[in-house]
Amino acid sequence: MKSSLVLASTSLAVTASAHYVFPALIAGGTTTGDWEYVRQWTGYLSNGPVTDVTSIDIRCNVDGSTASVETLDVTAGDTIGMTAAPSIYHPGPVMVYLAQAPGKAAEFDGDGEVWFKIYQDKPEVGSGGLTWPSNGASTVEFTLPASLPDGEYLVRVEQIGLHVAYEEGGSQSYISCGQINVSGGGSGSPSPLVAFPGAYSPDDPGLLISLYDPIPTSYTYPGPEVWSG
Ligand SMILES: *[C@@H]1O[C@H](CO)[C@@H](O)[C@H](O)[C@H]1NC(C)=O
Ligand SMILES: [Cu+2]
Repeated sequence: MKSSLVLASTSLAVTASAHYVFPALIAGGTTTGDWEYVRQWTGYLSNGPVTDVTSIDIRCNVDGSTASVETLDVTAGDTIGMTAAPSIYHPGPVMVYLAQAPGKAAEFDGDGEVWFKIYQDKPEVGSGGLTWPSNGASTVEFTLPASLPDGEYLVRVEQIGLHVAYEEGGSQSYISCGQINVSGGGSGSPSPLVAFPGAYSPDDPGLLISLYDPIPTSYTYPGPEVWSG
């Protein structure tokens, strides 16, 4: 019963072209303004995804690597988040990456092998297939490792819609980059470090996958292992 409901809502979402964006950071129980601390990317009103994982758009969305906003003060070890608007419709994983700016986050384009993963969720595996906890959610939450070194960072939130990922180029990455200033941190050495583009290939098993036929019994996340601090 549950799986038929999931399938029904997925096909409705496709019909309505139901895309989404991640426009605002959440910290200390406060939701900040849309695009106040999150880089507004070109074409954001379309709510559209990035489908070419080899393009620069996979880093911070269209023109997002050179966009610039205010930088939000946060504390290492805290759980922070990002809003999803209107909500996450398409089934697939959520991942969060950070990249430390050499100086100001506002002046950092995130180029090079500078990104490390701090969070990924986990699907439930059932007879109907994979079910991700983000389905239908309007926020994504994640914890900043306590040993994260103080400094300014880009925070890259990504959810990948896999509903048409049965062919190469079918995965839909919904991405935003925010700017944070971390204090109260430690002396950890985040690793492994990857570049965007570079971290993903179009034929990664987590990007080129049919969710429905055959029904998968496991899921392999794209990108590096999570750095837990
Ligand atoms: C970052 O946070 C530290 C510690 O609270 C503060 O001293 C510094 O001014 C902040 N930097 C910016 C750019 O806000
Ligand atoms: Cu959509």
